[in-house]
Amino acid sequence: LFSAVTLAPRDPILGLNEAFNSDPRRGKINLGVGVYFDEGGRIPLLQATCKAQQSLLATPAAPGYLPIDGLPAYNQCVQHLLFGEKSELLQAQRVVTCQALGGTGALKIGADFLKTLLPDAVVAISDPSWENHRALFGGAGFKVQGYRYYDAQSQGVDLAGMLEDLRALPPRSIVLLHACCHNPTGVDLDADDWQVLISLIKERDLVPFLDMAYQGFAQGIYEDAEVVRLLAGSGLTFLLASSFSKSFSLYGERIGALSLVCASSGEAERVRSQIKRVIRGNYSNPPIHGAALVSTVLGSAELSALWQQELTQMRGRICAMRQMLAARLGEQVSGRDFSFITRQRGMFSYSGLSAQQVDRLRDEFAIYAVGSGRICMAALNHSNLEQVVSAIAKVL
Ligand code: PLP
Ligand code: TYF
Repeated sequence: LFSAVTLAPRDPILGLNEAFNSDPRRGKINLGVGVYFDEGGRIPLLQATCKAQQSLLATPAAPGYLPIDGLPAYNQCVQHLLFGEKSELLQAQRVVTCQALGGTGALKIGADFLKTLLPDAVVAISDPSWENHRALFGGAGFKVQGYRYYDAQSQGVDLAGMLEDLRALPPRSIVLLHACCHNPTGVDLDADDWQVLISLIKERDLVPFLDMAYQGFAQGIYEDAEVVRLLAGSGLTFLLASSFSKSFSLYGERIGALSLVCASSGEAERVRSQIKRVIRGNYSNPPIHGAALVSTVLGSAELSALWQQELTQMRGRICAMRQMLAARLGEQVSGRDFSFITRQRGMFSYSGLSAQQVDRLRDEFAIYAVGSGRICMAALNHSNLEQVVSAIAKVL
């Protein structure tokens, strides 16, 4: 049965982790994977979740099955965070939100559901994008193609190219959009760009699917959800995959959500029933713990405020590292402008390092980055920054 099975390539990012872990060199640095590390190089256990954990432990309960679409209190908190407590869409019961296994699980449920509605649709993803987008939508049976996004010349968005490529898509194509903190480039659309894009989506009858894995890492929880409010106000129906892996530092709990904005409450009820069917056929129902933690935090004004403070600290630390990296590289490498590092948002910097330079960083300096030149700003700290600066200066 298995004799003809060939060896699959490693995931370009998670595979790097495996290589990093088995590297025996002391002082090695992992700037590959998109995970937030604190100044001490550890994944932080947030105080807000720690307190939520304690209160959950005080009232132990056997883990029965959750409803197919997840913990109701959790789904409600998620809706408030994404759409705002006073959202007209929520009041009109036009939004279906289902707990999902991280942002990845939300994308997968959304993709499987869309496949039943639009079996022949093209899925358009940004060039470049998170590698897993292609795998997820390709795996759900869609043809996946890229649209122009990053402009290496200006180190910004190629908006004209993006619009041209989206305009050329057949109606009812699915357009995957990074809501904020674009992975891997760190380059986002601004509010005016989003408005232009939304008009085009309407005009061309495209299906927007937002991916928001880094809410809170650009400017703040509210600010980073701007595109969600713009789409909500546009009258369009759309899908939104969201995740608490990064913003709550709950990577291994696999906690996220899929939200679907529908045209009416009746439509929402029918959509929910079909989404539940997709979930049932995949994993039946989701695990409890992550949802219990997040809803305990978001359901408490005090813990929620504490969480926002901790998130603000994470964001601030990344910005400080951006400033330091740009400044120190500017001092070490003459004749080059590194200010683009401070303009990029979220966890990553698209550094412009070539694949060869990334190889040299790994082979000669034990510094791991993604082959595309993406480096994780959240893995830098005051102890490793100089080592990274001097290695980058040497390979440049
Ligand atoms: N979407 C993007 C753009 C990501 O970078 C990630 C990263 O992990 C995800 C989705 C998935 O997140 P999760 O770990 O919650 O599945
Ligand atoms: O881009 C990243 O590094 C994160 C983590 O298959 C990640 O999004 C990377 C690859 C993957 C799953 C998560």
